[in-house]
Amino acid sequence: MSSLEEKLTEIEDEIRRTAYNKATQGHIGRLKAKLAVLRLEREARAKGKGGGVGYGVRKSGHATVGLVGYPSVGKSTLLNRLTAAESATGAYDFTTISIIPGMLRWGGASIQILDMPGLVPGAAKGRGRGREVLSVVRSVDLIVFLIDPEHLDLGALVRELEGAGVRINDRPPRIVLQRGERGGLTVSSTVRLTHLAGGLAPSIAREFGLHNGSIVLREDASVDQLIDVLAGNRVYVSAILAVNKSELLAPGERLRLVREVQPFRPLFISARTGDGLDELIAGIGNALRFIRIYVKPPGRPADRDEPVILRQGDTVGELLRRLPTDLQQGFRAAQVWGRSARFPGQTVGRDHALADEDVVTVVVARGSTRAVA
Ligand SMILES: Nc1nc2c(ncn2[C@@H]2O[C@H](COP(=O)(O)OP(=O)(O)OP(=O)(O)O)[C@@H](O)[C@H]2O)c(=O)[nH]1
Ligand SMILES: [Mg+2]
Repeated sequence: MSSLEEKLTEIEDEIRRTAYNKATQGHIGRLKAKLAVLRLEREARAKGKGGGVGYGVRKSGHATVGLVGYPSVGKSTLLNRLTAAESATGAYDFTTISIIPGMLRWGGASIQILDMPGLVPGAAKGRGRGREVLSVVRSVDLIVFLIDPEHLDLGALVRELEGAGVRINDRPPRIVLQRGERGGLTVSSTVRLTHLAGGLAPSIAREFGLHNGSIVLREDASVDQLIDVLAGNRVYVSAILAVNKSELLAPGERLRLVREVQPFRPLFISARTGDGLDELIAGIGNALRFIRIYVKPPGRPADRDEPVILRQGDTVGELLRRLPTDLQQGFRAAQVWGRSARFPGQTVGRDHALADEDVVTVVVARGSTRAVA
């Protein structure tokens, strides 16, 4: 084991051994910061060695979903069921050793599903194909966690991803960080702090080598949240949970599991029998928060057969990227009918956020509106 790994393990152990209370709060906070800094160093070293190269997948479709779970829970069997892909399956661990993509159609949208090698505890340290898998997981729009009756420990899976900087069903902390050249470090807050009171924030910042600049806390942030902002490489990904091979589960086990995995609401499926797969597909579609936009050429009805698929929060700008280039280049304004419009036919710009089932006409320059072919 390298001395870096030794240091990491040492600090992890010390955090585990130390009881959390008012007196140890600061000490644990600084240990967590040290740990985060060492993990950043480990990632930087792995990159230097070229880890992960050649493992990338080209994203395609309207969104990318990653199947994440321990070995042999049925990820490949599920991919083959949901898509036309043919990923090898087997009754032994690590059948899949690379990323296998497949395409799922859902209400006019194409959803890329990625089958990947099984994840094991210690993945972030490089076990299995862990590091490569984690780097792909960081880039997906949605994680589908897959567990099965023999691998019900969702907690360990989630902790592995968290250790790799993936934040699940969470949002970035309301903390504004500005680095400076000189003048020292100022920390201020707009709310009363209960976790980072008493000078803890600056001492954590110093662990990251931040000595000049400002930190503004806009919520009662935790130590972990401040560390996330200082580390700066966190990704925020949504996730849903499916329990595969559920035909093997006793009814009592289902109930216990539902309680155990809160706040997840598990979907019980069987990739073998096909049970629950429609619900899973609907669950994926909902979690991706697709919206359908009908483009209406001027003076003609909207095209309701082939909506442009966007995600909630997407703007007219994103819509333009999906349309022919002359519309993008000639864009002057858009007219919107539907839930995002304050009144029917409202004229809006590129930054206007669209809503599901909006009807949009693109107005191009030179006073002429062009029909969308
Ligand atoms: N009973 C039952 N067995 C299943 C189900 N889905 C998959 N299996 C079996 O579970 C074993 C593992 O399936 P895979 O699809 O290869 O699992 P994986 O998660 O891709 O495994 P790795 O690639 O090794 O990580 C195979 O023997 C499958 O036939 C299911 O719904 N019910
Ligand atoms: Mg597999």
